[in-house]
Amino acid sequence: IKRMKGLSLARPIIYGNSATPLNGKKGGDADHTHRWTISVRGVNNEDISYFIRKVAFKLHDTYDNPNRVIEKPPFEVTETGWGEFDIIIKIHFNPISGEKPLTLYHHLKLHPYEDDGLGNPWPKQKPVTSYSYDEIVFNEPIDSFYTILQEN
Ligand code: SLL
Repeated sequence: IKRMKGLSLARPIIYGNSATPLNGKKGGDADHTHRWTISVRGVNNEDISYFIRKVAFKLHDTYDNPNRVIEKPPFEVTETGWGEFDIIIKIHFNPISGEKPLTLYHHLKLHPYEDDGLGNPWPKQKPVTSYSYDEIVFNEPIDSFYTILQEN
C-alpha cells in the first residue's frame, strides 16, 4: 500500500433534512405530523458514490428498524413522525480507500423558526429545511484512491 505523502484532497458534502407538515393527510400513524427526508448528497447533486460506499442513518428508537443502511445513491431516508431528534449519520467510504467510517450528527428539524426572517409568519405548507455543508478531507490517501478522487 502506497500513500500519497504530504497530499490531502477534500470533497464537499451536504447533509441534513427537509420536512413538510402532513395536516392530517396520508401518513403512517395518526399521531404523525410530518413527512421528512434526511440525506447526504453532493453539491449540486453531484454523484458522490465514487468515494462513498454506503451511509447508515441511525434514527430514534421509537422507529421500527432504526438503523437504516443505504447502499446506493440517493443516500437518503424518508419517514413520517411527530418529533425532532438527533440522527447519527455514519458514512462508509469506498473500500479501496482504507478510510475508517466517518460519523456525523444532524438534529432533525420539523418546526420552523418564529418567522421567515423578514418578520412574516412561516407559510404553513412551506417545507422546513436544515442542511449543513462540510468537507471531507482525505489526508495522505492511498494512491489508488487518490486516482479515483482525481478522476471524478
Ligand atoms: C421528543 N425526544 O420527545 C424527542 C423524541 C421521537 C420522534 C422524538 C416516531 C414515529 C413512529 C417519532 O416521530 N419519534 O413511532 O413511528 O420530541
